[in-house]
Amino acid sequence: METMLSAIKPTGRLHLGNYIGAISQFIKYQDEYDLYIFIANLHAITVPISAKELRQNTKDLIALYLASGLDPEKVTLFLQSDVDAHAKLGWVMTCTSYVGELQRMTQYKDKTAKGETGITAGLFTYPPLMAADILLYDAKYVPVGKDQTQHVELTRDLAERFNNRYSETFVIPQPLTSTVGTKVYSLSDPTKKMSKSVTDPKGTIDLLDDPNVARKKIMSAVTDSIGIIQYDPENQPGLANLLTIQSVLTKEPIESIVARYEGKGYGELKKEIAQTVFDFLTDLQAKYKEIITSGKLEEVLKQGADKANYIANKKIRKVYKKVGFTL
Ligand code: LTN
Repeated sequence: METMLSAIKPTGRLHLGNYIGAISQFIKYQDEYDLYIFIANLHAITVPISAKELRQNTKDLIALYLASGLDPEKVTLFLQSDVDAHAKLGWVMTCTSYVGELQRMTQYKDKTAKGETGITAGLFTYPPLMAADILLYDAKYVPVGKDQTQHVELTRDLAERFNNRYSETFVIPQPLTSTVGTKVYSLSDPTKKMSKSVTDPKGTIDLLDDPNVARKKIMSAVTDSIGIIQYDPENQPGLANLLTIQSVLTKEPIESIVARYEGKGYGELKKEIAQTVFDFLTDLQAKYKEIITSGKLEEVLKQGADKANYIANKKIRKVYKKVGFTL
């Protein structure tokens, strides 16, 4: 099986867009790839975050991943901070990077351009750490959003540079943007992506939202005045977004939903989707609570860290020999 790796920063709560766009894809990939997924907590502290929030986000993420159907027997699920090799190779990759290329990374560039103060050195050197994350596991595929492809490109450059300077050590990874599943848009402004940074809470359904609140958010989702139920993302982006959500959660094709609603109104359709989302969240949250209270979390993370350490340590030993650390 080919190796795939993905990571998520524990800096916010997961929402329905994350589930439909990423998590539901991972559920599929766990049968098709040797899949590594980790919580990028070293990356989380590049911007200020309290220990309490970081801890809570981390627990929620793992529990929601498991509740969604990620199987720890198939996926290697772990915390980045449990595998020291990330920090070690991160330093080697930092020393393989040029200041000039890191200055071109958009996150850093945008913040400096805006004249933001308090930018940490960690934010600047975070792309070489991400390169280390990927290269430690010989990951061939890295499913990422568009905002992260630049980092995977840098990873390729650093891997090639290291391989040329020493000898063949790292697999050159490929970003997979197309396979990051269906996009979900804000319920209040369907021209924007549903995101954790959206300031309008009505636009985003958190996976841990009270299901009743989520139901109301669907009922008050922005649509249009055309009044015909059809799938037309360009002219009816709000409606198309709702149809997408319903289709992914129930696995009913969009055409079939549209056919069932011929001649009917938006209100009726919204009611059905609101119920779908309500049921989905109720079920997911029941599993989440079970996992959080059972002690399963610690067990899964221990098992994941053991496997990840085994693989990553083999790689770091090779690197340490090649650069001349090992006598
Ligand atoms: N930078 C990513 C998180 C991340 C990541 C990775 C993703 C850290 N290490 C390795 C893929 C592979 C983000 O901000 N979403």
